[in-house]
Amino acid sequence: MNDSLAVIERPQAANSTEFDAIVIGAGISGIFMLYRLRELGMAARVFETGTDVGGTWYWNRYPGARFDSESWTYGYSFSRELMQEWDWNEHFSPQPDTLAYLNHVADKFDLRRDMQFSSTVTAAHWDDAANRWTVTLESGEQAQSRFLCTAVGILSAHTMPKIPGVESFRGPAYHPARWPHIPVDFTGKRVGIIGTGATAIQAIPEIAKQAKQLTVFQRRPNWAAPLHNSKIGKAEMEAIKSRYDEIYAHCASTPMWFIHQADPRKTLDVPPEEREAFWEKLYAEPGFGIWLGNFRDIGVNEEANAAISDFIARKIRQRVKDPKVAEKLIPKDHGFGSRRVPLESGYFETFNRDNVLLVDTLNDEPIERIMPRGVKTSKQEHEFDILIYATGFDGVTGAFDRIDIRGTNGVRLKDAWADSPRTYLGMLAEGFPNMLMVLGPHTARGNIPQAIEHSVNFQTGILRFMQQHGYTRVETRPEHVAEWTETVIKAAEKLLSSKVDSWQTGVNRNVEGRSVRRVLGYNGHGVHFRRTTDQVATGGYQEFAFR
Ligand code: NA7
Repeated sequence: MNDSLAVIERPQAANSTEFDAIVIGAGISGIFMLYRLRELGMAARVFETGTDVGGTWYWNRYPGARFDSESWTYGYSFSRELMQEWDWNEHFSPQPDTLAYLNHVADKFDLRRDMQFSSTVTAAHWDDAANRWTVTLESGEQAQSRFLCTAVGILSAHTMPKIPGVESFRGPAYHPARWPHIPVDFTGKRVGIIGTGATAIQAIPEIAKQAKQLTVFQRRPNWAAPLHNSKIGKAEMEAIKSRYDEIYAHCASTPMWFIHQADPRKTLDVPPEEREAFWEKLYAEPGFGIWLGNFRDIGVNEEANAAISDFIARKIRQRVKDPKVAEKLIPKDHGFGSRRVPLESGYFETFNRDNVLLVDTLNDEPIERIMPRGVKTSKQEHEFDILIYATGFDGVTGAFDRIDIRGTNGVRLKDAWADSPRTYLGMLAEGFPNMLMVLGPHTARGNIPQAIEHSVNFQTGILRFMQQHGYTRVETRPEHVAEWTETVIKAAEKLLSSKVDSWQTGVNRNVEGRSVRRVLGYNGHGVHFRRTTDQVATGGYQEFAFR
C-alpha cells in the first residue's frame, strides 16, 4: 500500500491533444490507472462516455443495484488514508453509496482535471512509424498518445434483446445499464421486465413493492441465494478498519480474491446430515459463501453439483408458495454455481405477491414481439406502462468490439479476436503495441476492484521499467501469448461452468456471432496469477519485447 501521490507531473495545456497515455473509461479501473500514471509523471487523459466518474456504478442506477461482495473488500486498497476515512454504510453497498465513494476518490486525488466526460472513443489506431496511438472520439475530435490504456469494464456493452418490434413500445422502456438519473416512479404502473439474470434478480423485489402489477418474462431461470445484507454500525466499521491489512491479505490468498475460501473436503466424502448442516449454515450467511465457500468440488464434479443444486432447489420450493411457480424458478439446464450466482433479497418471496406474475417464455409462452402497448406472447398480449429490458451484456470482449481498435499493419482487434481472444496475462494483446488492458480477456478477475488494482500495479510497473531504461515501445512475445492462451483454456476445461451458456462463456444470442462458447477469463487460482505476475516483474519483464 502506498499513499504517496507524487510527483513530477508534466504541465499539460488544457487544449492539448498529445498525451503520454490515453485511458478509455473513468470507472474503477480508469480512476486508479490515472492515479498511477500521474505518479509516474505521465501526462494522461481519460475519455469517458458518461458525464462523470463511476463506470458500472455510474450507469447501473436501477432499483436494488448493489454489491454482491462485501463492501469492505471492494474498495481501493492503495491509500491507507482513503481506507481509514471512508465508512461503508452497509455490508453490501447500494449503488448510490458506491457512486458517492468513487466521486470521493476522484475529488480527493483531484482526478477530474485529466478526465474528459461525454466523450465516447470510437477508434484507436496504432501508427507504427510514429510509435503512437491516435484516438478518435464520436465528436470527431482526435488525440494522440504513446500508450493506450483500456479501462472499459467487463460488463459495459449492454445488449437489447433481439425481439421484433423492440422500438415500437410507446411507454418508457429502460435497460438497467442506461437507467435514468432521476428515480423511476412505478406507483400505480403496470410493469413488464424481460430477463432474470443478476440485475433483474436485484431489481424485481424492489419494483414489485411499488408497481401495481409486475410481469416477469423469464427465459431460463438462474440459481440464486440470499444476500443477507445489513447495516454497518460505527463500532463495527472501526473494527473493520483496524483489520484492513489482514482482510486484504486474506483475500489475496483465496482463489478469486474474495473473503471466501472453498472448504477442502469433497462433497460426497461428507455424511449427508453433516453436508446438510454445512449448507444450512452457508445459506444463512451473507454473501458468496454458499457458492465460493462451499465444498471444493461443487464446480467440477457433476454428482457433487447435483447434490448442492438439490439443496438450493428445496429452498426455492420452501420459499415459493405455488409449487408450479417454484418449479419454473428452478433451473433444470445447469447446476448451481455454473453461472455467476446472483444474490437476492426476497426474490423468491416476490413471486408469492398478488401483483407479480411469472411468464415462462421458454416452455409456456414464447415472446413473439414487442407491441406499442406491451408484449405479445404466443398466448396473449400483456399490456404495460413501463417495460424493462434486463437482458444483459456482451461480456468482456463486447466493449472492445465496439471500438475500432487497430494495431500493427492495420489489423483490427475485433478480427484478431473473432474466434477467441489471445493475450498475455489478459493485459497485452499480440500485435497491439503499447496497449495495456485492465480487466482484459484471459486475466484473473473474481473480486473486481482487487483484480483491477493488481493489474494496474503490474502495468504501471512495466511503464516504470520502460522509463528507467528509456524504452518507448512494449509488445508481447508470441510464444508467451500462445502459452498463456493455452494455460487459460486448460484451466477452464474441467469446470462445469465451461459447459453452460452465459456472458462468462461469451454467449449472447442478441449479438451477431456470439452463439459459440469461448473462454474469457483466467480460472486458475488467484495466488498462482499473482505469483506469475510477480515473477515476470522480478525477472525484468523478459516476456515482453521492448524498444
Ligand atoms: P445476464 O446475467 O446476462 O442476464 C440477462 C437475462 O436476460 C437472462 O435472464 C437472459 O436469459 C435474458 N435475455 C437476454 N436476451 C433475451 C431475449 N432476447 N429474450 C428473453 N430473455 C433474454 O445479465 P445481468 O445484467 O442480469 O447480469 C450481468 C452481470 O452483472 C451479472 O452476472 C453480475 O456479474 C453483474 P437467458 O439466461 O439467456 O435465457
